Amino acid sequence: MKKTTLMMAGLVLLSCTAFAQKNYLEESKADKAKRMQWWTDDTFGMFIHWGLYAVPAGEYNGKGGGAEWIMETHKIPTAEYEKFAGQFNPQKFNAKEWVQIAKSAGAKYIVITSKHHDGFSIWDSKVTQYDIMDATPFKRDILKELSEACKAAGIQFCLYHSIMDWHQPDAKSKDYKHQSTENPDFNKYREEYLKPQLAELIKKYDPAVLWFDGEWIPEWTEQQGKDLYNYLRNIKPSLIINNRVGKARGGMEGMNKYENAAGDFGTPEQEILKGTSQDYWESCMTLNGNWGYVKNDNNWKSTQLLIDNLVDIAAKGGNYLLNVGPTAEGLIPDQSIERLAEMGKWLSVNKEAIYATNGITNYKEGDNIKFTQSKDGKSTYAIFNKYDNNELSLTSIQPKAGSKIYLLGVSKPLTWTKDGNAVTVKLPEELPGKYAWTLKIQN
Ligand code: H79
Repeated sequence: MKKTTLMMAGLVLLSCTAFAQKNYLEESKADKAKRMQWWTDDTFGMFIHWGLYAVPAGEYNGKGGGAEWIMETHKIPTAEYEKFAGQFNPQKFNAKEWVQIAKSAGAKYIVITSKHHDGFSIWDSKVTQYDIMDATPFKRDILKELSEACKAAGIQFCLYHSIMDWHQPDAKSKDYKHQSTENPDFNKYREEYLKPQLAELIKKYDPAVLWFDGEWIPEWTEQQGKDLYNYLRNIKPSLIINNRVGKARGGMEGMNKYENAAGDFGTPEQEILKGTSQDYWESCMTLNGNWGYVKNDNNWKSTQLLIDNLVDIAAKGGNYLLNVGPTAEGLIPDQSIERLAEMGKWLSVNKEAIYATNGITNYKEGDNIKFTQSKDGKSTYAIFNKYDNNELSLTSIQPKAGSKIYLLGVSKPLTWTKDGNAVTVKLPEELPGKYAWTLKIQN
C-alpha cells in the first residue's frame, strides 16, 4: 500500500474509534452482572452529605428548618446563600480519618456529594468559580484528598451529584421559583455545565459509582437520562450509575416504574423494600433525622436498629448506604462515629453472613430471624436478634444428618436435634457480642 493510502486508512480508523459511541443501554444481563459484582458483594457503604449547608447547620436568621435543603426551605436568595462559602473553612477535615471511620464501620465504599441541589462544587472545578478553591478560604480539594485516602485504604470512591441546581442561572427549574432568573436555558446548563463537570469528575477522581439526584424537575427527561448514562459510560465503561439518572424512579420507594429505563440500580430513600427484587437496589438512610449536618438534630437511631436494617437489607439482597453529615469544622459527629464503630465490631464477627452473600426471603421465621446464603450455596446463615433459654428453633432449614452448625465467633460446632420439621440448636452460655448473632448451617 502506498504511504498516503495507509495514512488515509489510519485516519479513517482513528476517527471511527474517536466517534463511535457505544450504546450501553443494550448491555447483556451477564455483562451487567459482572460490572455490578463488586457492588453487590460490598453490601454496605457510607454516604457523606457535605457542603456549604454545614455552615448554617439547620438554622437561618434564628429560625430552624432545612439541612442541605436550607436554601429552598428559607427561600434564601442566591447572593445571600453564596456568603456561606466565605465562612466554609473546615480546618479539622482529615480525609484519612473519615475513610478510617468508614473502614472500621465495615463500609466498603463511600459516596460523597460532589454537588448537592445548592449547586456548590466541593472540588477544584475548572467549569465554575462557585467551588471550594475559588469561593472559600479553605482552598483544599476535598475530593482529591478523599479519593486518594480511599484508594490507599482499599475503599471504593463514589460520587453523589445533583442534576437540579439552584445556583446555575440556566438550570433554573419551573418547580423552584424563588431565585429570579430571566430566560433560563436548561439545554445550555446540561451541555456546557453539567456534562463538563461530570467528565471532569471522572477524569480527576475516577469514581466507581455516580449517584444522581434531583432528577424529578420537569426540565429533565428520560431521554436526557439515557443520553447522560451513555455519555458517562463511554468515558468510563465500568461505571455504575443509579436510576435517578433518568425519570423511572417511583417516589421514595425508589424502584423503577417502567422497563428499560436508564440506570443500574433502584434507590429506596429512608425505607427498605418489603421483599426482594429482580433489580439491583440500595436503601439510603440517615443516622439521625437529616442528611446534611443539623446542630439540633438529636434524633439518633439506635445501633440495634442500624444493625437490624443492615441484616434486613442483606437478607433481601440489597445494599445499605448509611449517611453521615459532617460539621463545617470538618468533623463527623461523635454520635455517628460511635454507632458506626459498633456496627464495625458486629460485622467483624458476622461479616461472612453479610458480604458477598445472596439474600433468602422465602424462609419464614418471624421478624427476629433473617437468612442469607453463601454464593456457592454450601452455607446458609440464620441471623437472629432474639433467643430464649439458650436455644433457637427453626423450621425452614433442614440440615442433613451430620451437617455442622456453627455460631459465628465461636469455633466449636453446636449441638442440634431434629423433631419432625423443627431443628433445635443449643446455643453457648455466652454469645459473642450484642445486637444479633449468626448460625452458619452447612448444607
Ligand atoms: O440528598 C438527600 C436529600 O437531600 C435528597 N435525597 C437524599 C439522598 C432529597 N431530595 N428531596 N428529597 C430527598 C425528598 C423529595 C421528594 C420529592 Fe418527589 C421530590 C417529592 C416530590 C418531588 C421523590 C421524587 C418523590 C416523588 C418524586
